[in-house]
Amino acid sequence: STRTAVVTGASSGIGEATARELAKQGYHVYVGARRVDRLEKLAEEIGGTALQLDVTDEESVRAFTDAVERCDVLVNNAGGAKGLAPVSEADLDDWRWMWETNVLGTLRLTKALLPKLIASGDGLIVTITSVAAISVYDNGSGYTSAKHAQAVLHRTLRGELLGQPVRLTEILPGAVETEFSLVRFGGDAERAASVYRGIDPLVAQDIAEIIGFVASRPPHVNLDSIVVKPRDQAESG
Ligand code: NJP
Repeated sequence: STRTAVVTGASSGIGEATARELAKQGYHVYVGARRVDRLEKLAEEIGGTALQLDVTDEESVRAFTDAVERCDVLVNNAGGAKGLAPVSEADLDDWRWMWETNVLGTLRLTKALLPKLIASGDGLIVTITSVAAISVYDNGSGYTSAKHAQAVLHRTLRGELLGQPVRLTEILPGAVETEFSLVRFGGDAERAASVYRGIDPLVAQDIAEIIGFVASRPPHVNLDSIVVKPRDQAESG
């Protein structure tokens, strides 16, 4: 029977490219996000299933995960950043958004789908954290702290699931040209574009192909973590 994959945040960027890549490998892909119009177009194109999902909303996560009958691959991709500010001027609403989306969103989806991933007999959880999960930089504490916490959740599960038929891979990207910066700067396109000045950023397809590679390894091979950055990006995120 057909293997199935769940990709959260599949309405743009890395999630959308990953859904296409996994569909190309023969997976039936469940694509989830809030912008369901985009998902429906994508699902039609790749022969998958579009389902509205807000990872910050318990009821939405329950309805989404109930609708997924079988799950061989879960890609915890929904996430992002809001704002840049020194700790002294931290915006509590931005922090709440980042922690709810990146950390608790990953926890909700992983918890709900874990029984199905185990039942698969060869489950795979891919979590998209960030180089921000292994670095600290000025004005970035809201995002870096959320990505650190999301990574701790994923890495803890790697140990807790030893002996179970589930593999876990963390992907830590540097700068990828997606809607990420547009979201971070509240739709300010000028400011978003300035992020990539001086570097040739990764594109979503670069990350999607790595996830495709991870998913196509045999069941005994676990790629624990993959850091991937543009050639000219400095150490921190
Ligand atoms: O960004 P973007 P990326 N419930 O904005 C969804 C990490 N990363 O592809 O709900 C459900 O194009 C949103 O969908 P919608 C980053 O932290 C990136 O770059 O319709 N979904 C959209 O599909 C994130 O974890 C860079 O608005 C929700 C998707 O998330 C992942 O890569 C660097 C949601 C975001 O797509 C994908 O981001 C790095 C919710 N409540 C890590 N809220 C980078 N781009 O430079 C948002 O190190 N989404």
